[in-house]
Amino acid sequence: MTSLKEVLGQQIPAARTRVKDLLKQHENTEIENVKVGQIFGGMRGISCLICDTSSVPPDKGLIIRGYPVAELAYRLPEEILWLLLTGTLPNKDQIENLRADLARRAAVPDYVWNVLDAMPANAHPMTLFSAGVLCLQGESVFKDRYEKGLRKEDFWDPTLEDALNIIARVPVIAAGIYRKKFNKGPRIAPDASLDWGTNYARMLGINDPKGEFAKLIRMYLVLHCDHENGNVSAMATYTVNSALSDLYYSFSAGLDGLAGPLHGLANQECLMWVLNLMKQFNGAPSKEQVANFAKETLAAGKVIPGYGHGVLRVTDPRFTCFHDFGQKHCPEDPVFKTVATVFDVLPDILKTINKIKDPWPNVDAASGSLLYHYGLTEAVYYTVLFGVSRALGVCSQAVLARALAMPISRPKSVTTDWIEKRVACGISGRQVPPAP
Ligand code: NMX
Ligand code: MLT
Repeated sequence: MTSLKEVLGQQIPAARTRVKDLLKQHENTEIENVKVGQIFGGMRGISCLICDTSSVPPDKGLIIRGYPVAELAYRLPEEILWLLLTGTLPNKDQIENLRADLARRAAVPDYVWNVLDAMPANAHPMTLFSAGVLCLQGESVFKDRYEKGLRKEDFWDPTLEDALNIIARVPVIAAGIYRKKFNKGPRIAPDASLDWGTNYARMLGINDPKGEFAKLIRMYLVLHCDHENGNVSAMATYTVNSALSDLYYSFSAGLDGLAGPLHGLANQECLMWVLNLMKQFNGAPSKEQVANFAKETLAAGKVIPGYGHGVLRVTDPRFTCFHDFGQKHCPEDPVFKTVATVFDVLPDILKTINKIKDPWPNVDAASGSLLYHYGLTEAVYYTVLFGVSRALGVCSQAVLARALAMPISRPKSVTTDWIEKRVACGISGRQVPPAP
C-alpha cells in the first residue's frame, strides 16, 4: 500500500480494539497520585494525557515511535510524518506518494495573502502565521463533512484531509510571510518536484550554493516536529481539537501558544541574547565574559533563553544535533562559537541555582546561530520555522485522537479553599469534603 490513508485505515481498527480492551480491564486502575505542588505547578509530572506519536523521557529526550530523534535527524520530514502517524518508516514508494500528495495540496488561495497584506506593519511573524492558517478555516473538509452528518468512527478521515492540506500549505504561507515582512521581493512559488523541506528552504529565497541551508532546514523541520502532547503548542491544539473545532482552528491556537517566550519564541530570544552578549564584548566573548553576562541576566530577574525545560533533565538531544551540525559546517562562525562557549559555561552556573531543575540547553539554544550563519538573520522569524515543523506532530496527534474517538478535554478544577480543607483532613483524619 502506498497511500498514507490506506495504511491508516487498515491500522485504526486494531488501535481501537487495543484501547477498548485496556479500558475494559483497567478503567478504574489507579496509576498516578496528584500532589498539591503539581496542581499549583503547571501540572508538571502528572501523567494524564495519551500521546502515541512520541515520548520524552527526562533522561533521554525525544523519542519518536521508538526512534531516538538523533537517529532520524537527516531523514526527510515526509518520512517523519508517516512515522508519526503509522508508527513505521515508509518505503521509497510511500515517501514519493506522500511527497507528491503534499505538493498537489500546496496552493494557497489569494485571500490569505490579502488578509496578511492588510495586517499592520508591526504584526509579529507569528501573528501573521496564525492568522494565515486561521483564515483558511472555511476550507476545512472536517467542518464540511461534519455539517453534512459524519459518524464518529469516520472523524479521522476528514481530519487527515485537513492535516495534509495544512501541512502542505504552511511552508508556502510561512515563506510568503518571510518575503513580505522583510522586503525580500516577490513570493517564490512552490516547486512541485521538490520535497517539503527543500521546497520551504527554496521559497525563503536564501542564497544556498552548496545546499547546506536546505539541509539545515530539513533537519530543523524534523527536530521540532513533536515533543509529546503536554507542551503548550501541542496541548492547545489537542484541547481545541477535542471540541471538534477543526484543525485550522486548533493548529492556529497551537501557534498562538508557541509564540510565547517560555515556549517557541525562546529561539528568537536566544539568538538576541547571544547577539547582545557579542555586542557587549565586540565579538565572540571569553568564558569569563559569558559567565559575567549570564550572571547579570539572572540578577535582573530574567530567564536565560534556550536553557531549562519542563520535562528534560539532560542536554536536549535536539540541541546536540544542531551543535554537531555547527561543529561540522561552521565551527569558526563567531555567533556559533559564542553559542558553543555559552554551552561550556552556563550549565555550571545554572546548577548553582537550586530552584532551576534543568540547567541544560534545550532545542532553542543553538538553532538560531546556524540560521544566522546561512543568512536568515531575522530572529523574529525563527518561531515560524518551529511552527511549520510542529504542524507535523500536532496534526498527526489530532488524526489519531479522532481515530480513537477521544472525548472533549475537560479536567476538573478545585478551589484553593477546597485544597485547604482537603489537606486538613489528611492531617486530622476528618472525612474528605467532596470536590467543589
Ligand atoms: N533562566 C533563568 N531561570 C530559569 C531558567 C533559565 N533558563 N529555567 C528555569 N528557571 C527558573 C524558573 O523561571 C523558575 O523560577 P521561579 O520559581 O522564580 O518562577 C525556577 O527556575 C524553576 O523552574 P523549573 O521548574 O526549572 O522550570 P519550569 O518547568 O517551570 O519551566 C522553562 C521550564 C522552559 C519554561 C524554563 O526553564 C525557562 O523559562 N527557560 C528559558 C526559556 C526557554 O528556553 N524556553 C524554551 C523551552 C523549549 N521550547 O522550545 O519550548
Ligand atoms: C517542545 O518542543 O515543545 C519544547 O521542548 C517544550 C516542551 O516539551 O514542553
